[in-house]
Amino acid sequence: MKQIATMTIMSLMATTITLAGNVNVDGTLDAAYGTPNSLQNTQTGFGDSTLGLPDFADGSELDAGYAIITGDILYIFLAGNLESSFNKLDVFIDARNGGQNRLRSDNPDVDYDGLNRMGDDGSGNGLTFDNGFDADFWFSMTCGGDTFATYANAATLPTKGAGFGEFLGSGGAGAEGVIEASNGMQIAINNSNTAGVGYGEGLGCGEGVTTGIEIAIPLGLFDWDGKGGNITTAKICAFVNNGSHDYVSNQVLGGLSGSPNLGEPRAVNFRKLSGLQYFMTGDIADPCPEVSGACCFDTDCSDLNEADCVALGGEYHGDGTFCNGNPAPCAPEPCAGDANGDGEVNVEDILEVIGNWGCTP
Ligand SMILES: [Ca+2]
Ligand SMILES: [Ca+2]
Ligand SMILES: [Ca+2]
Ligand SMILES: [Ca+2]
Repeated sequence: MKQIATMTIMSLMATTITLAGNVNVDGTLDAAYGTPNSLQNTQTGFGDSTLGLPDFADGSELDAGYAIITGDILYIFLAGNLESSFNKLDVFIDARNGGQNRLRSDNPDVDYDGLNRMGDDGSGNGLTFDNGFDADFWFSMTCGGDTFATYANAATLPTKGAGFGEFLGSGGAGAEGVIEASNGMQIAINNSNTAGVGYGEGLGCGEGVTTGIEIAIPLGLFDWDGKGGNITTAKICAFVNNGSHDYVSNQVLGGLSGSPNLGEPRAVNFRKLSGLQYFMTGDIADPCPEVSGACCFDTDCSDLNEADCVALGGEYHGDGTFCNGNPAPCAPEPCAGDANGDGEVNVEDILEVIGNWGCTP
């Protein structure tokens, strides 16, 4: 009897494990991921995607991050979009002992040496992660073309550099377009999200997005020297970069709390930016920040939430707008015919036009 009960419990456990581990690498969020480990808190400086297509997207954003380890595989789901203009998704993973807290200059030459474009140029700079994040593995994905295609690369990041890197292959969108790499990795994208954060550099909220980029990495890839140990957790730092890996956006997970794009990757030091610019398996994401917008009192402006703005008698310009936006949200409407831009239409404008009469560029 005891034996039967034990067997029943074991078979129940097996059923539970099978259900919990049911991840389909297709670019759509699975229940097995649970709740997000990280939620985006910053509007995107790389364009808000509006197309709603599984393949082409006209903006890049990382709305939320999920990571789970099941069946000796690390699954990562990054909700959002990757603009199909060959923007790059860069993902760094800290899953084992050792690794690089600051990217070296002698990592593998992959993706047109894009990995080393972020590393030390010999002057002692190089992309620097938060304390406690020593990257062991890099993954990158891009997409675009007249006929939509995806491309992916990966490299190991041993403490002393000179790891192994390779092109993983090419694919398309959704379940049919999964990149099945010879090293066992799988990479999928579904670009159809039109929700999540909007365009800008104020606070935003990446909640509720269920499509994006999905990656499966066999844990064995982190153990190139047989000294990786038993891997049960992983930390992930993910961000969107431009086509040459040389201009980092403000779409970083964990988020930047309303920052503009970061620019030169060699100068980026996540230790100096507030909060943690990585997330970990098992983390519970911080809730979205209270979203604010530009609130105009005639031509004066304050960044407030909508309720406070209305209560104070201001005019709210929408979530994610901000007072230092361009054009300035509270500036008076320009007058048509104000040729010299001094805010009045008078004889000075006529003289300006006459003075430039006949000009053709
Ligand atoms: Ca999926
Ligand atoms: Ca490490
Ligand atoms: Ca969006
Ligand atoms: Ca930080």
